[in-house]
Amino acid sequence: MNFNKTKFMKSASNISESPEDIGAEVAFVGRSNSGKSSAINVITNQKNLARISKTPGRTQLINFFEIEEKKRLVDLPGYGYAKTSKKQQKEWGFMISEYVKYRHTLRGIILIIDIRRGIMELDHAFLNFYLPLNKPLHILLTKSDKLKKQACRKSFDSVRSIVDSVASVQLFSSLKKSGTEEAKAKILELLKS
Ligand SMILES: Nc1nc2c(ncn2[C@@H]2O[C@H](COP(=O)(O)OP(=O)(O)OP(=O)(O)O)[C@@H](O)[C@H]2O)c(=O)[nH]1
Ligand SMILES: [Mg+2]
Repeated sequence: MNFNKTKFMKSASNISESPEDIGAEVAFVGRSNSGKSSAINVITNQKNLARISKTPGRTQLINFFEIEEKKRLVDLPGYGYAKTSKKQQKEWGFMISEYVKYRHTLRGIILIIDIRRGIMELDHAFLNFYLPLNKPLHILLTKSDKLKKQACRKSFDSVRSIVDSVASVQLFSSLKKSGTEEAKAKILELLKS
């Protein structure tokens, strides 16, 4: 599978607008501004595939990207952006949970966590919702370029101990493009499962 050939497919403002539920998908979830879109761009080796913004809360739609026929990456709206209204937060939460619960093609989730923040309240809420579904979870601790090696290790160990054996965890940096091969290998494994 060649990630570099990934193309934008479509945006959906609710799950009924999603592409036909056939094939295999891996979806990126995480707090607003955690670096989901940046990670997708690095993994697909394309600068502007998923939109990146300094203004959090930009990705308000479910964005579908096609790697090859019937193999997709999905950029889900980020949760927890402070300036969004309660109503909008609820709508996004609903969109994410509906997608995760009912999408047959979903093979696993890549959870994006800012390494400086670790697992926060809304991440816990997501984990509490997702883990009982018994689907695979892989965590990217992003922005690892922002911390020294020892601090990265500390955050890694702390997240590791929280998720224990239910998820795999790795360091990642979109800026340095580090952790890309490990992330790609994981996504491939999920898409083939
Ligand atoms: N230093 C550094 N900055 C990063 C990294 N990943 C993302 N950023 C920056 O963090 C900000 C948010 O990145 P996005 O990729 O847009 O985050 P997102 O999770 O898609 O955000 P929403 O779409 O709002 O949910 C941007 O300014 C990025 O340039 C990283 O690995 N290192
Ligand atoms: Mg985004």
